[in-house]
Amino acid sequence: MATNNAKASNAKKKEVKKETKLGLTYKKDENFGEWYSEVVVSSEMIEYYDISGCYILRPWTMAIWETLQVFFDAQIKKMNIKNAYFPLFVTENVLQKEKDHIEGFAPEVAWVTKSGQTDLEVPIAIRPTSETVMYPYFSKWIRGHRDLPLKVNQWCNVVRWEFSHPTPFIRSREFLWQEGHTAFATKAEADEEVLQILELYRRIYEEFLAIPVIKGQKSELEKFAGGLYTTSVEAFIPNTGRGIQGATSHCLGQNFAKMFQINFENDKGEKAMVWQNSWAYSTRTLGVMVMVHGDDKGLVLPPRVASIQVIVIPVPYKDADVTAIKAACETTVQTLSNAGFSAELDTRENYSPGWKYSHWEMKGVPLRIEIGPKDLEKNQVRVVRRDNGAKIDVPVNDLVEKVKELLGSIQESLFNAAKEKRDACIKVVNTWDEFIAALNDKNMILAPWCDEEEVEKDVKARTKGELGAAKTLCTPFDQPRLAEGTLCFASGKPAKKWTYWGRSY
Ligand code: 87F
Repeated sequence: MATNNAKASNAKKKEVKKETKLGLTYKKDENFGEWYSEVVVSSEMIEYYDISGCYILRPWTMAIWETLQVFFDAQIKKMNIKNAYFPLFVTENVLQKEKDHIEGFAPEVAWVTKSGQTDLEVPIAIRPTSETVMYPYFSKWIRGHRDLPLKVNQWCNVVRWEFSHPTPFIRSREFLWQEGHTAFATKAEADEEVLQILELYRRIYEEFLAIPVIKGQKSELEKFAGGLYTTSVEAFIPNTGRGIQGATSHCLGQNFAKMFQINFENDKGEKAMVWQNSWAYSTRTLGVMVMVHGDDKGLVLPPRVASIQVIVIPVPYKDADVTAIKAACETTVQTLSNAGFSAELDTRENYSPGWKYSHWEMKGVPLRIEIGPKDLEKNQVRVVRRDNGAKIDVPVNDLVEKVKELLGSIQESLFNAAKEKRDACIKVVNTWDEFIAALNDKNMILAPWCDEEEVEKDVKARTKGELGAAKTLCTPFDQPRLAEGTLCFASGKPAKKWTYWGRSY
C-alpha cells in the first residue's frame, strides 16, 4: 500500500513536472542575443508577431510602461505641459516641408497607398515622429507673446520601417513613446526646459529602472539634424560592450519656426520667431532594463516598476495542514496589500511549488514568500530575494517592515551592481592604440577630442567592421579636468573636451 501511494505520488509529481519546460536554453554570458530573445518571451513580456520587427507588448510589459508613464506624466503636468493627441497620418506635402530633417530618414517612412483595392489619390505617411504633424498648428495657435509658452505632449505610437536587425523594445518598427513639443519666446526658457526634461529621463532610468546613465550632449554629427543641439541620457550594455541612447531632449532652435512660420508679436510689438524643443523616451527603456538586470533565470525587475513585488507560494508538502497554510498565505497577501505593496498569491494546484518558483523567477518578481508547515509552526515566513537568491526567515510580526527594507535594498543593489559593471567598462584613453585596445575589449571610452566632425567621421571609417563602427556617444556635462596641452586621441590636435565613444545600438 505504502509503495502504491509512493508510486501514485511520484506519478503525480511527474505529471506536474511535465506541464511545461521552464528555464532558459541560453546563458546571458554565452549567447547574449539568443538569451535576450528568450527572456523577453519566456517572462511573458513580448510575443512575436507575424510581421518582422513588430511585437505584442503583453500585460507584464504594459504594467511597467504605465508605471513610468504615471511618473513622467505627473512630472510634466507640474511643468504645465498639456497632453494632446495629433493624427497618425501625415500628407507627403507636409512631411517633406522640412527637407533637411526628413532627408536621411526618408527610407524609414511607411506609406498608406490604398483603401480597399483603390489607390489613394495621394499616398499618406504614417508618423515617424510628429514635428511636421504638429507645427503647422503651432503656427496657427501662436499669435502673440501671450500665447507662449505653448507646451504639449502626446503619448502615442510611431512607425519607423527599420531595415537593420530588429530587436524587441530596442529596435522595433512600431513603438510607443511620449513626444513633447514646446515653443517659447526666448532661447533661455527653451534651454532651461531641455535640462529639466533630461533630468526626468535620468530619474526614469536611475530611480525607477535602476540603470545608471550619463547625461551629456550629442556631437554635431550625432545630434538631431533638424535641431540646434541634442542632449541625451546614455546607458551601457556590458555584455555587448555597446552604448545605448536612453532618451533625448533637443533644443530645436528656430529652424522649424522658420520652416513653419511659427511667429509671434513680442511684448514690444515686434514680429519674432519662437524657440522650440522636442523630447522623447520610448519603450526602448524596457529593453535596456531587461538587458542590464536579467540573468540566467530570466527577468529581474526593480521593485519600483514590478507590477507584482511579492509573490506568495504555499508549500504544502507531506501531511501538511493545507487549509492552515492557505489561510496563512492569504493573510500574508492581505497584510502586504494593506501596507501598500503589490502582493499576489499563486494558488494554482496543477503546478508544484518548485515550478512556481521558477516561473516567478523567470518573470523577475523581486520577492518570493514561501509558507510551509515549519513556517506555520514557527509563526514565520520564508522570504527569497530574486536578485541574489538570499533566503531570510521573517517572523510574521515583522513582515511589513522587513519587506519594505528588502524591496528598498533590492532596488539599491540592482542600481549599484549595474553601476559597478558599467564603471568597470569605462576606460579613459589618451592615444589611438589605447582607444582600439579598449574598443576591442567592449568598453565605453572616455577620450580627449578636438571636437572636429572630420575626425569623428575618420574614427568611424577606421573602426568600421563586422561589429559596427565606433562613434561618439556623448560629451558628458560632468567633465573631468582637461589638462592644458592635452591632445585629441584621434587627430593629435589640441583637445577641446572629454567625450564618450563606443559601439552602440
Ligand atoms: C524617421 C523617419 C522620419 C528620427 C525619423 O528625437 C523622421 C525621423 O525626424 C525623425 N527618425 N527622427 C528624429 C526625431 C526627432 C525628435 N522628434 C520628437 C525626437 C524627440 C521627439
